[in-house]
Amino acid sequence: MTRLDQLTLTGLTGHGYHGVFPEERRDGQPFVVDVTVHLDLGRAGAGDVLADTIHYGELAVEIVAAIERDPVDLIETLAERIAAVVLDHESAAAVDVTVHKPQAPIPVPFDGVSVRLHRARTRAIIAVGANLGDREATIRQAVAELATRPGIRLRRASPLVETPALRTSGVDEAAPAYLNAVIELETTLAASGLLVELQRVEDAHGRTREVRWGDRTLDLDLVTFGEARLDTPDLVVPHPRAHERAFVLVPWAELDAEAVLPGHGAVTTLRDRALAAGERVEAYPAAPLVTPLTEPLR
Ligand code: A4P
Ligand code: MG
Repeated sequence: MTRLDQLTLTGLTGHGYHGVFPEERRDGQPFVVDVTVHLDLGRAGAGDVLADTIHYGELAVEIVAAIERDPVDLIETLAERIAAVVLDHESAAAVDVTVHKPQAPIPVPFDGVSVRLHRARTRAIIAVGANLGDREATIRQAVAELATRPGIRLRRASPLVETPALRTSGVDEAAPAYLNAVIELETTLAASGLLVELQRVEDAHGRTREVRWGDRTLDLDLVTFGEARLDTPDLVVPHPRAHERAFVLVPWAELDAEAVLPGHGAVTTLRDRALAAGERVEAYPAAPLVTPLTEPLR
């Protein structure tokens, strides 16, 4: 990406009730925020038109409102919230947020404590699967719940497909069949934060984890996160098996015929290869999972 311009606000102060101690929740304390918004200021600078930039007065008020609304335990969570507020402005491509807690309960003399994070608006592809319970209802609810999580916006969803269960031992026609789909999100979260949200929604639908590739009420896998390549103990992106699974590739190609799986190439080509290898995927007629949503990202 070409280097963008920056708009910076420093020292924005609000009275918040964030923290883990009862006194903090009761009395509150000041929180001080600095933000640097990365955006293209070329049009605003040339045309002298306020609508081409972000109104820093309004943004400042929004940020202080985010400090002063419902309390959270961690300044990390507050910083995440503020990043979402800033990135809710379509012209903001990325943001650096610093949250200072000058009166933090630290039992030794200190100059300051702060967290700083960088967030950009990122598109992510999620593979959805279920083969226990009311599969379609679970998937519909899960997608709707994801859309309400802070920092997540749903963009579009594939049609549902029905697929035989793939076990570690191979295809198991005797096991309950899966419904699978693929959804595209836009998020201001980091990939690790998005994984936490996916697992929360899985857990809320009674997901248990006794058997690898075992039957499940709901599985939400992070297939891609922008162009990111990640390999940590908790998260591998792109998903290490997505490139060979027709139950991911068929719905994904229907969602986006131009899609590319980083490191593997065109999704339509991968899909054709997986289908040629004999994997079976059937249409599952149902109403669309998502009507395009326009809720803000916070
Ligand atoms: N993890 C690492 N990378 C990721 C990622 N990109 N997305 C870690 C999500 N999770 C990721 O996952 C185990 C751990 O993987 C997580 O704790 C996370 O930190 P899990 O969901 O608890 O367990 P799992 O899903 O059984 O394991 P695994 O190996 O991820 O399974 P898959 O590959 O997701 O396969 N057959 C059909 N027809 N349709 C299906 O949807 N799904 C599976 C699950 C098997 N057979 C299937 C289907
Ligand atoms: Mg999984």
